[in-house]
Amino acid sequence: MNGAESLTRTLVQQGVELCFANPGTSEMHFVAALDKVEGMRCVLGLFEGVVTAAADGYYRMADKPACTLLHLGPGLGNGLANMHNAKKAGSGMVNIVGEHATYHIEHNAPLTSDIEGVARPMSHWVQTCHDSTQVARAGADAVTAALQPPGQIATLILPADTAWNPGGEVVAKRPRPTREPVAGVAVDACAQALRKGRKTALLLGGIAGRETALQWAGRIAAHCQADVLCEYSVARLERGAGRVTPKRVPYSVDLAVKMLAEYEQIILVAARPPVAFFAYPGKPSMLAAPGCQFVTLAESHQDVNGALEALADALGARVTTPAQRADLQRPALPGPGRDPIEPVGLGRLIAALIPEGAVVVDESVSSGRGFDLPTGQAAPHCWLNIMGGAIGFGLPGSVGAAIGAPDRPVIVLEGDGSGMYTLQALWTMARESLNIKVVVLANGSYNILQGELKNVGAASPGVNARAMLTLDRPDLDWLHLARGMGVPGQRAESLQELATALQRALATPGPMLIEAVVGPTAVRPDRP
Ligand SMILES: Cc1ncc(C[n+]2csc(CCOP(=O)(O)OP(=O)(O)O)c2C)c(N)n1
Repeated sequence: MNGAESLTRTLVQQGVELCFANPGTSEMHFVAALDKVEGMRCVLGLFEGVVTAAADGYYRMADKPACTLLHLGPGLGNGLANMHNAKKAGSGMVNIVGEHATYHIEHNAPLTSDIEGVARPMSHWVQTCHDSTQVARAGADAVTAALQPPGQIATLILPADTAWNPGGEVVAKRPRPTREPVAGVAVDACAQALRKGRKTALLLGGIAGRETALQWAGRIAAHCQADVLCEYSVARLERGAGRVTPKRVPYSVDLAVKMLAEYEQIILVAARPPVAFFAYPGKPSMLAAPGCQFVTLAESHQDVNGALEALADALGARVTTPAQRADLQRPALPGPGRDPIEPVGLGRLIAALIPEGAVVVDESVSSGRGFDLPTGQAAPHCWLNIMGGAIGFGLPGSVGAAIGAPDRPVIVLEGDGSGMYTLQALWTMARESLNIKVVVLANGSYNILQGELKNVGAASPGVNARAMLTLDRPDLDWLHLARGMGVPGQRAESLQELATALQRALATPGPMLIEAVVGPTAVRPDRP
């Protein structure tokens, strides 16, 4: 057994069953080992940003890490933006990065680079293994690191000779690291704060977006007349009828400041004090009212459910009926006519059509501004936000989510600009026959940035600015792009056409793309 095989067997032993890969020569022994060892499914991504986002989406749904296989520094570098997103999401991931054989590095061959240097900013744990007999142990350490709550990025760099030389013993399954309990003083401090009768919000993030935590937060809120809020971006928020529906802190600084102005204190539950995405001239970075007091119940790596339960007990709220629980209310589907596809109508349409148990991956950017309210009362579903703000997560993230939750339909709401970063994910959807319905919100522009230009106080766009904020000349043709990667597509130019197309897509297994032409007229003059 060589080092690569000892590593593969060890990964499988530790419960890693999936490898999102884009390999090269230095990883060939690992590729060969994947053939010899049972229990590892291999999924090819045609760009490393697809690979790393897929690992993120997978962790969010499967609650266990996948490994990735990446080709030296440049391959890893291509995957960094979505590793950054995964790091912000608290997703666990084990990156196996090939390196030149130990004796070859000094010759500075074309692909030689400082791989550790590339890995470090987006990884919690980085190690280069120099000895083939130690590769299995290093692999087990990487999985243990990836499983540190809430989930971490572990990057193991594997020189080619450590893969082909004789390996050491396979490492038996290790216990999963557990969440750290929250100290009683933190619970007491929150209980005391909640008894003061001040205007209070519980702000949820991380694992507090899951159903159990939501229920506890809803009980505490009902008991203390507090509100339940959630961060603007949550890695996985369980939503819909029957669930406690937190109000989301808006992206817009003005709207967020307005929403938070009334709170004298905010209890943080795996969340951080809300900050603006960016600084804008004359606007605050911190969004809560000046003087608002923050009390931390639990940090994202801690036992959030246990802390909420303890807090409910301390307050006598265990049997209280949770506040902010949503009733099922499916909006009517759009009637006949040519109503254009715009955020409010789109939100109602999606709310009407989300199937029970679906996973929605949201990288809708400006077209998604109307989703929160109506979808809160849709059939129960789960909503994955892009975390970390590096666009290009949506399409490949949905690949991982679909593999991590194979029985659940996945709907991706994807801005056309964001979609272009990692559109190779469509090919993986087709190859793996994943049940993913992609709705591309084709507004032909970087629409949000047109607003941001105004927000930072810049003058109205001239020729250069306009050229950088529009996606025309030529227009993107998503149906052909999808078809070229094996995904069938439909175009919708009105809300009614979109409803029909999405219904048809949801009734058909496998991937499907709908190009939803967003805009006031929703008709592109240059299209037949
Ligand atoms: C990796 C990365 N590059 C660039 C940006 C800056 N950026 C933010 S939104 C955006 C455009 C998004 O366009 P689209 O997905 O079409 O959504 P729209 O704004 O039109 O709603 C860009 C380029 C970013 N957030 N991340």
